[in-house]
Amino acid sequence: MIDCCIFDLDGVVVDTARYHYLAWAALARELGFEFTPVQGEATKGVSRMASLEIVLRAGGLEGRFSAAERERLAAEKNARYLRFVSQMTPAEVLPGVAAFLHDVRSRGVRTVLGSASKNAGTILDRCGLRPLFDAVVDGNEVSRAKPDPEVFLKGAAAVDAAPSVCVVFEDAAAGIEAASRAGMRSVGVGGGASLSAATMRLETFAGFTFEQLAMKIDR
Ligand code: B16
Ligand code: MG
Repeated sequence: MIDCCIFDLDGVVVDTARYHYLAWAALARELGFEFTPVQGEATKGVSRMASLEIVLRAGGLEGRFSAAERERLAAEKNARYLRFVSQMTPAEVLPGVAAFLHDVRSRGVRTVLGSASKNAGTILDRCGLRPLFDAVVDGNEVSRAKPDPEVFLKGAAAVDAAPSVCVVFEDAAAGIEAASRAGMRSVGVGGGASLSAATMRLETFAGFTFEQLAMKIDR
């Protein structure tokens, strides 16, 4: 039985990874080095401060900044990132996602957002998606990052669903592990090679229905 679908945000519902990357790369340039797209991959699904550590390590600057300076650098990156986010429109919702959310909800199944991002609410509002979620749990409410299951367990609790009836949609390996540690089934979204632990894989939501999900996952 599936009673609740929990969605990661970046890489599943919208593709904000390129904005994160552009903002980190600009910060790196200010600090005097290039942060490449390949290096940027490692920041996906990772919290803001942990991402900063990845960027600083790429420039050989780990351990160079005090906690207060790191906070300032992260704030600078976030201000730049929010400039991109403030331009987002519903056209940036990934193909098929809105239709799938409507389909899920029409079956009486709850929809929850479970994201590491502290900007998740702003992004949902920009993209007109807020009304399609029964609950939103984001980086403001979670203290332990994926692969810790906290974000998904809080999401399930917010709609009073047992983990065994939840399915998590994730594009990052850490998120798939978090789902499994929460006792939930998972769908690995996109072409990432590191999602083999997911209960099933899904290239795109375009044309995907709740009935197909139930058939594949509830056998
Ligand atoms: P923020 P997700 C994650 O979102 C992003 O994948 C990751 O790149 C980012 O560092 C993290 O959110 C924190 O984002 O700086 O906006 O709080 O994939 O968990 O939806
Ligand atoms: Mg993600």
